[in-house]
Amino acid sequence: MIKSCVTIALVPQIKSGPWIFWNDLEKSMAKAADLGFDAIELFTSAADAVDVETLSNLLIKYNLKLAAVGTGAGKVLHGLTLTDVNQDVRAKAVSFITDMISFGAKFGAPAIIGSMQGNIAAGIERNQAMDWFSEGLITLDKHAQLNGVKLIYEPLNRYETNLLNTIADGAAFLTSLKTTNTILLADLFHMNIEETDIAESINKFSTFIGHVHFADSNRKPIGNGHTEMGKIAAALITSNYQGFVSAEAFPWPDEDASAKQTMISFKKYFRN
Ligand code: LER
Ligand code: MN
Repeated sequence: MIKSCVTIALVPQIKSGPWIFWNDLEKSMAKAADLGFDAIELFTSAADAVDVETLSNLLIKYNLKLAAVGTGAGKVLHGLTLTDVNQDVRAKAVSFITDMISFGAKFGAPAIIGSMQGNIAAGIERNQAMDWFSEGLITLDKHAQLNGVKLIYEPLNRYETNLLNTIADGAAFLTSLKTTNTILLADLFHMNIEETDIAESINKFSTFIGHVHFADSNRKPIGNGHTEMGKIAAALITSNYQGFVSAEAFPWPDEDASAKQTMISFKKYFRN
């Protein structure tokens, strides 16, 4: 069964990002539970930013799962990416994500590589950047395997990366690397920009897709844009997707209303 999830960001330095809840962890979890979400996706400043025992107790208290952990703070706060021209920076990026994988694994949750993939820097050949990215991803895939969790790679739209932008590109890349534990994230906002037909791409590459970011065409909660969610939901259901549909959307018009709207849409498309 497809499960609902909502994002919680605990990084006050980057208040403008696409996350539903922004404040206190427990208050956000209480709200998520109250609305009927199955899980939360956490965006923290580092792997040790949230105490493991505290989170463990809160997940039990509110009967929520941890669906995934974001790693983007490594780039936003520390300027780390897997494709930086500086080898030391690349190594620090791998180390940052390694720690995040270990943290998530304590809860059976995979880490997400989104903005940490980086970009092909000016003056660098595409092949060189892809080699750096491949090297990092293979190392991290092995670490995820050792920890018994998946690793999530997220193709981003062209305004955020010039590496790979579509689900087809991501699937071909993972196939070429022969990674064992890495799955793709289908972010409906990025796909709205890059895919010819979102539902068709989901159908075609369903075996690669292990996580979904649930946002409308304008990155507001589903129901506020022009994404054809009926067709997309049908593709996820008929392709037997069993993962989380996780609201990574702007808290528009505010946190509580966006969480509520997300749950209304989730029920409309996945629980009727
Ligand atoms: C991360 O999941 C993502 O989608 C990025 O666009 C965040 O900036
Ligand atoms: Mn995303």
